[in-house]
Amino acid sequence: MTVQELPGAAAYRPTPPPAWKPLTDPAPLLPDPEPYRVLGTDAAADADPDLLLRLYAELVRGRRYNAQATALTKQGRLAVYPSSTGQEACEIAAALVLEERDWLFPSYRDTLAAVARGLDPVEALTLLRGDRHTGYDPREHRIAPLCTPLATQLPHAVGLAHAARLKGDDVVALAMVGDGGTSEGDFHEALNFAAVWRAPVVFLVQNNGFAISVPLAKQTAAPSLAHKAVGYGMPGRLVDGNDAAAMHQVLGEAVARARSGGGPTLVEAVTYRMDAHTNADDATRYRVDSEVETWRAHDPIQLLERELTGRGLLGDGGIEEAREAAERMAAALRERMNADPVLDPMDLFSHVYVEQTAQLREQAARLRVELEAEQDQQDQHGHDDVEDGR
Ligand SMILES: Cc1ncc(C[n+]2csc(CCOP(=O)(O)OP(=O)(O)O)c2C)c(N)n1
Ligand SMILES: [Mg+2]
Repeated sequence: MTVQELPGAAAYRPTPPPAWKPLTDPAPLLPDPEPYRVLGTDAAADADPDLLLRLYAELVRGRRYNAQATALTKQGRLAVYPSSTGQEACEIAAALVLEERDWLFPSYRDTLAAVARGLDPVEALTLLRGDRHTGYDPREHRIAPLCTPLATQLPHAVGLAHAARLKGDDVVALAMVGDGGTSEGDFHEALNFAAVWRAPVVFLVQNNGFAISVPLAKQTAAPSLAHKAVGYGMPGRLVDGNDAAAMHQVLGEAVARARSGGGPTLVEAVTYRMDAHTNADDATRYRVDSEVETWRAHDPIQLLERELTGRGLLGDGGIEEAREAAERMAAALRERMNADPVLDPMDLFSHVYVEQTAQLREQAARLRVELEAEQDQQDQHGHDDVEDGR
């Protein structure tokens, strides 16, 4: 090293800042260079056949659910539906790795994860139907509301997990977010707090290539989204998000790590949104068909089906059985969604605050008066007159 001689001063000898050392060794936190895969590799031999068959049935059911919900938007039965077609392996694995006592924090795209966790398929759509509030009791199912503001579910998950740890409860929180959501301040704050507190949280980023029309390359300059974990001091794992067995294994390991006090993990699932952002979006305006076709050849159901049939674990009968079960679910969903729900307008004021504010009480009283007046008019003139405004 060159030593700079300053005239009239002692020689300046550069040394490192005193007592500096890395807080954490970054090497073990780094993600694999390529997304981890199981299906079609040697690792598949270790996968539990019963688990693979369960994943298969759920994937087929999930795809049918997405198709049915999308059809319901066209029939005016559902206001909006963000389909997770192509992402079913992420959705199903996220649900299956959790114990009943754990918590799931989904985004608006994660209806399938909620349903695979046991939520009633119709209740899961209540919010997207525009009916009221969340539509289900988050505490009963340990599923936070499907979250529309990007990434706000992440600090919630960290808070819940940290509180559970302080209380000595054996609870893990798994929070789901999209690639676009990783640009939000809440993502940063959640990951930072989680790592500092060693909170029992798993962050699952579904990198489906787009934030509405914005491709990942315009979203981040990071080597991968999984690399972001290193900056917070937690491990980042990169997984093939269309490989249900790999997703189940990696998420399962992250949950086990969190449960045993090892702290949080960031999992990036590399996948693709096969449908448009929602039924209200036209994806042909910002992406080419050939890209979609490339991903169709890496379809999560086909990947698993190939593995299962290749190993003699699934035949035509089993495939048909899974399809028929999915059809039965779709038929029941259609039938129930076609029935108009009975709504009480006063319900607008429930579940907003534990103690209602004076302003809300006043608004509720005004609405009650209006509803009573409407009812009186109906009683006097008959239902149709009021409906027609006569
Ligand atoms: C805080 C906030 N900003 C903007 C939006 C509008 N918005 C809704 S979805 C979306 C794209 C999100 O993309 P991504 O996180 O990749 O999730 P994906 O839809 O692909 O599952 C945006 C910008 C929002 N819902 N919340
Ligand atoms: Mg996305």
